[in-house]
Amino acid sequence: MDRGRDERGHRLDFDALEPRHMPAGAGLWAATALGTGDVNGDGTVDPSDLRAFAVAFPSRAGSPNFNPAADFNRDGVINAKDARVILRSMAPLTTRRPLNVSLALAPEDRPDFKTSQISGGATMHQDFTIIGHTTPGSLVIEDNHKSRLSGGSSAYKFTGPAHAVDASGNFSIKARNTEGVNNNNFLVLDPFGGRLIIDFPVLWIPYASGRIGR
Ligand SMILES: [Ca+2]
Ligand SMILES: [Ca+2]
Repeated sequence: MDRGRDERGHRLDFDALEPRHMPAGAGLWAATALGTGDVNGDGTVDPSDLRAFAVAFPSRAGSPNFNPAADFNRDGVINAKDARVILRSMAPLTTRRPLNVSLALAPEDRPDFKTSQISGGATMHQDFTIIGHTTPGSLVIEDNHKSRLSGGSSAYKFTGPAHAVDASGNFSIKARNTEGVNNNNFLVLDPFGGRLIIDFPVLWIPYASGRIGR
């Protein structure tokens, strides 16, 4: 299908579908006209669709988590192109705001003693959880965990998994330590077209992990 036309061949003005240009309630019309964004097929594009989309991201036709309803441009892969479509189709849950992201270790993964300075956090656990807060309705995409700080942000490949930010702005991500300092990089896409790359390095204290026996 021509990306600039709908299924009946009507021309679609993508710029006119940007949320900032739409009157209240137009989100539903935009989603219907595009035939996109409504992953669960209930006629609206809302946080439940974003959650279903995150489950299917990333995937390709044939993989277990592939969901054809989330492959909006029907190219057989669910990737950042589809992410942009659902973020554009879903009516924003808040007024327009700057994209800010805060990240922290889950309380149960923080050590009970003071640790050396690191911009992220320090934990004794190999498997741990990062909790975050940002604009409700955003999508948080993990990098491929092969990035290195020395490569700069251009070396990051944000191939997922992805996480839907809930209506309160909260999200949580399970991660695993594999070395002393572990870089955890995230690409955050908000409903207003904003994007931000954020790094959360975690220092792993493995000797303590073994002693505690988690
Ligand atoms: Ca829906
Ligand atoms: Ca696709």
